[in-house]
Amino acid sequence: MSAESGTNTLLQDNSTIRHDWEHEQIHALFDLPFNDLLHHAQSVHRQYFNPNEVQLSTLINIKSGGCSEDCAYCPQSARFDTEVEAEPLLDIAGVVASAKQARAQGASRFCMGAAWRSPKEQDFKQVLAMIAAVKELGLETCVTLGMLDEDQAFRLKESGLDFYNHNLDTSEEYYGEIISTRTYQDRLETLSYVRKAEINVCCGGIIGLGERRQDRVSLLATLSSMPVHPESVPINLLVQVEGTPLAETDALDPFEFVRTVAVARILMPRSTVRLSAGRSEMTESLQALCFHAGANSIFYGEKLLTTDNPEHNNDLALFERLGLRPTQ
Ligand code: SAM
Ligand code: DTB
Ligand code: SF4
Repeated sequence: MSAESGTNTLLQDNSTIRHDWEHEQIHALFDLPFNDLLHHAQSVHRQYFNPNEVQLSTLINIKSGGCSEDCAYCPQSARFDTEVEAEPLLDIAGVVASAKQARAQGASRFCMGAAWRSPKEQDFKQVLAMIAAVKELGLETCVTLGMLDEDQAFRLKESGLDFYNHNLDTSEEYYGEIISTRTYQDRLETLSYVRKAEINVCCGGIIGLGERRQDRVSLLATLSSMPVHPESVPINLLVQVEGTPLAETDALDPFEFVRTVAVARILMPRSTVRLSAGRSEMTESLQALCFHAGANSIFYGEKLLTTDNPEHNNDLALFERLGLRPTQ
């Protein structure tokens, strides 16, 4: 797979990190008694991170809806009848205003998402300008624009981009049940270009798509076998949106979600593991368990892309109760 051709070490010291976790070993971690698994994950977490710090990333949808792809979870696909309307790419002034607000509320990273299969040249140039403008504000920058070619990855790097988000979403085995308009290999290729351009990789998945435990094992095996682990690993809980094919999916046992976070932490000790979509549907106690399992980043701000996220004041109140503080 081409993702394995990346050689730079960027933020990680490969000598102390494993890249050869086998499926059986990952299964064995999932199978541990819950307390043993959380103890293990929290112990690993403490070796690499301050356990009381959580990184805050604010998300904005710079291009909403009307997407050509058929990702079964996504309210922005033009193929599904959801409440999301197709809108044009935002202008730079609007994006900068949102970024300033995010900075004032305490976010350290600003993530811009676009509902595209891949960026077209004219839009791409505008996104490059957005990245430069947000970077000027002293924020870390992240974008997620769909598939890239190698040249686009290098141009993003030149514009000052810090992170590129591109998720594998699920296991290679289950992937075909969820998306037909692009392949797993396409995703790995985009990730390899991002790595080659020395942009930090943000790559994770969605839990609760109706996949089996073996798919969660396989997703984490793929992520942890990359020659350099993604610097950021978002673990999303499916947000079930009316009109999408996955709207009525059986709810996942919440403890299985916590287990997934814990195993991700153990396999990728230096990576930031983000408790991503789905927090509005979680209790605060469940979120606290995820932090204990090694999650150390959240999306922060009232909205994700099209769905709700907790109010920022509620998050700050939760942090206060848990003795957590934002990573500077
Ligand atoms: N269109 C680009 C792409 O797919 O690469 C970028 C935006 S896309 C919305 C980014 C990611 O959001 C998806 O890969 C998926 O992991 C996540 N996502 C989208 N809808 C979701 C949902 N309903 N619940 C959880 N995660 C979701
Ligand atoms: C990621 O892993 N999760 C974010 C971000 N990367 C782009 C997106 C979550 C979207 C949730 C559904 C929505 O709000 O439309
Ligand atoms: Fe389009 Fe991205 Fe949604 Fe898939 S996840 S339908 S590519 S916006």
